[in-house]
Amino acid sequence: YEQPKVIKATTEGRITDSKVLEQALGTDAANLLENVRHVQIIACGTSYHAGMVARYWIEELAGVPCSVEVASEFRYRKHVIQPDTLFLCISQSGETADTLAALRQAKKAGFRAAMAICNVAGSSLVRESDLVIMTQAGPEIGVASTKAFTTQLTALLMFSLALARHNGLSEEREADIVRAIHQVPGQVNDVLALNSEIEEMSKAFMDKNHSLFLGRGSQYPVAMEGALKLKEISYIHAEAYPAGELKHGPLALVDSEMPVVTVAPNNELVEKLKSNLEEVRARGGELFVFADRAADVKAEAGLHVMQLPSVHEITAPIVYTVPLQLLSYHVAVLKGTDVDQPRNLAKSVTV
Ligand code: F1P
Repeated sequence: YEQPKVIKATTEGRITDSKVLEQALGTDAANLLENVRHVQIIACGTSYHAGMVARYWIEELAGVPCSVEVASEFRYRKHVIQPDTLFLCISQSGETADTLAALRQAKKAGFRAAMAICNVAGSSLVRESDLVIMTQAGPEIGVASTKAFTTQLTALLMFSLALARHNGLSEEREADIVRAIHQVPGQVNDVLALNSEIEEMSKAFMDKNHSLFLGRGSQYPVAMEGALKLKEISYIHAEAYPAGELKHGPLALVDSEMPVVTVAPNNELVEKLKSNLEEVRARGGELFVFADRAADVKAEAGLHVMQLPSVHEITAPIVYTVPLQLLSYHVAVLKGTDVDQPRNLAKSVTV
């Protein structure tokens, strides 16, 4: 529920009416961004999903190639790092052992600069990075990241725009996206107002052991994050797939015991997504769709639709994460698990 406030706080001082990060990163940053030819993102868990979303923004808006990898894999393999790479670590705590190890190892291989998106000032990650965007999420009490994720996304979108400005993004397009960023806190409030409807929806998951989350484009990592939240706090097995991969395997799992959750923003991918939904329905799977009200997804037997506010395509991943967090929360409460302290998990994985 703090998300509207902390998302706004994350943009404050860094976003004017039409431009982001003008002063916040300083002139050195401008020189640096001018010469970045590749972005390598490293993170773990929820922060990794934020990086997955950012790849869409960086490539679409800045046209700069971007790779994303979990730190726990990156640190243990041989890799080639081009010298004009910006090495971008995302971490709520700034103390995640794998993320720090990956950064230290990459430093030996050489790159242009290290940038951090972090929530804790003075953390190891902040100290060891050349450039930092602090998220203003404030302390997270729960182990499962929620406001940390949406503020990371906000910071990553501001960074993507700053990089894009050095790579030919028009002023008009920048101003359009900046306007959309300003609308996010209000839109998140609108989603939070759906709480009781989402609570009602959560009852369908009570007696289920498995679930599937589908998304297309930048909503695929949102589906991954939704699945992670459900497994972390309700202990229901949840698997996320890019919707187009459904027929390459997971469709075999679909039956009435397998709820399928989907996020459907209003973009050119929505028609393809609708045909994926049909594939699920034809196999008796029960669908729970969070859809942009302009996307024209209609409720039918076995197809539950939660109408969400119409959101700019670029900012949709930030807004559409929140109903999935709420769904997991309500399923966990119904199941009686400890939402703040899930079994076997630690807030910060420092070893
Ligand atoms: C990464 C992370 C969190 C998750 C849990 C364990 O932490 O996977 O996303 O919620 O708390 O650690 P961080 O590097 O973002 O601090």
